[in-house]
Amino acid sequence: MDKKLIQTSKFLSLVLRHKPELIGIALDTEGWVDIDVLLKACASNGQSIAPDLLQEVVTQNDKKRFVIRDGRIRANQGHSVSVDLALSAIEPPACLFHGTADRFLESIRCNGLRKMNRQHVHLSPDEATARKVGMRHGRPVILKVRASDMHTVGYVFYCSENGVWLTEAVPYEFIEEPKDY
Ligand code: HQG
Repeated sequence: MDKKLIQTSKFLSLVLRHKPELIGIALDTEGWVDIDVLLKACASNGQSIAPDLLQEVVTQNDKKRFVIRDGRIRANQGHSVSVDLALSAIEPPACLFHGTADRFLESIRCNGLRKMNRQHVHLSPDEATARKVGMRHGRPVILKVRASDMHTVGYVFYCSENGVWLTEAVPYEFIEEPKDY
């Protein structure tokens, strides 16, 4: 993605996941907002986004962070504002991965994985993605989550439209640390 696309994507993440009030919009209960409303609000707040650019951000986004449907847009996952993405619970693969930073390990050992400021704990189907997520926070550590075992005892999993696995919490007993920790 070029610089303008990345900058626009970051701004959209901010208003569609965390702070819609920054530009005076409200998301509906499932996180959607009319594109017309969004673009007008962006323009009124000194953040004009041309309709073509918005389309480009949605289609070219490296992680498919946003989706457009019926003239509305929402973020596929990652919200801190309370939304119900209306995803169906599905059975997870045997293992999923969570990338974190080594400085969080001690707390994770005590408390398991918590959703912190977001609506869910985010898990990746592959280690490479988890590593990138972990690197955002510091020295990355890739935790393996025994998702199937969690599912068997009743934990509920969702998969967002862009392939991120979501669950409420991961108790430490379902986490395997890398050998060198
Ligand atoms: C950590 C990105 C201490 C957790 C990615 C993480 C993801 C704990 C941090 C999405 C803890 C929260 C989400 C505990 C969890 N004690 N630390 N008990 N439990 N943590 O950013 O998963 O690129 O809210 O390990 O792709 O890093 O933005 O969550 O390090 O899918 O589209 O607390 O964001 O998507 O950090 O990232 P975050 P995350 P985008």
